Amino acid sequence: MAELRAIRGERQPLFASVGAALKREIASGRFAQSELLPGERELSQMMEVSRTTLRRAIAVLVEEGVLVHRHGAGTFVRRSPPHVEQPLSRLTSFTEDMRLRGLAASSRVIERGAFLPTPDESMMLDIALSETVFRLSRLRLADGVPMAIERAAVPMRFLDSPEQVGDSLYAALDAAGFRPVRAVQRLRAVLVGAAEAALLDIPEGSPALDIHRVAYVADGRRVEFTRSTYRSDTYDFVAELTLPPNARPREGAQR
Ligand code: 16G
Repeated sequence: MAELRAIRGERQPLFASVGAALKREIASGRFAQSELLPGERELSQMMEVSRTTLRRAIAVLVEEGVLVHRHGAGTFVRRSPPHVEQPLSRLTSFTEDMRLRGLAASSRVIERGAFLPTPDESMMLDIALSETVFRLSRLRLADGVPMAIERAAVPMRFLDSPEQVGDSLYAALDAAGFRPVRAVQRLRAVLVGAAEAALLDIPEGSPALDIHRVAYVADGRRVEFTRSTYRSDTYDFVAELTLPPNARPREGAQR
């Protein structure tokens, strides 16, 4: 464990050398397997420093955002989140988007089931307040890193049974013959509150993108209303802008 030992006799305080040694180890991928730091006692023995010194070093690294304490679970290395550029003109699903980028998509379900729609959902989906919707709220992760919170509502008539919805909502809609073919999306900048910040693993008050998507099936009926909160440090939505043909400079025009 020689490489984990802090270099004594440096001009900086010992806890700073311990912090620097830990950072070097993290950068070399030492804890990459689980991202979990060994326990305080084990680590202080490995580094041959007191637990008090170790605690001070860890506190600095937590403040710098290198490490993160997870209540009851331990101290983890904060993995730098994947950065994704998402074209605004393509109607794809989260699972497909991540797969295309070589990232593994996963979800943590927050709410799932059949409900009567909220007034907002009934209006956005253009359905009666008495028509049941399937609601699916999930934390979406890419390679285990939280990227977005998505709260989707789909009129039940587009799904044979809610149980058929597995990892991908669009795959289930596709299987039922109701894959969205068009969507209208509204993006807004917001600051995340405490609950969303905890789910997304970012500090409260961080900027995020609030996205509302209404998607349509081929015959024009509304199949999905989804409100999403995307971490703005991991997602760039990129739009291509073109001049309409009649406004383009005439072909062959010379300077
Ligand atoms: C995307 C959509 C979301 C849709 C989800 C389906 C945005 C902003 N949102 O994340 O509306 O419900 O894909 O993904 O792009 P899934 O098929 O992986 O469940």
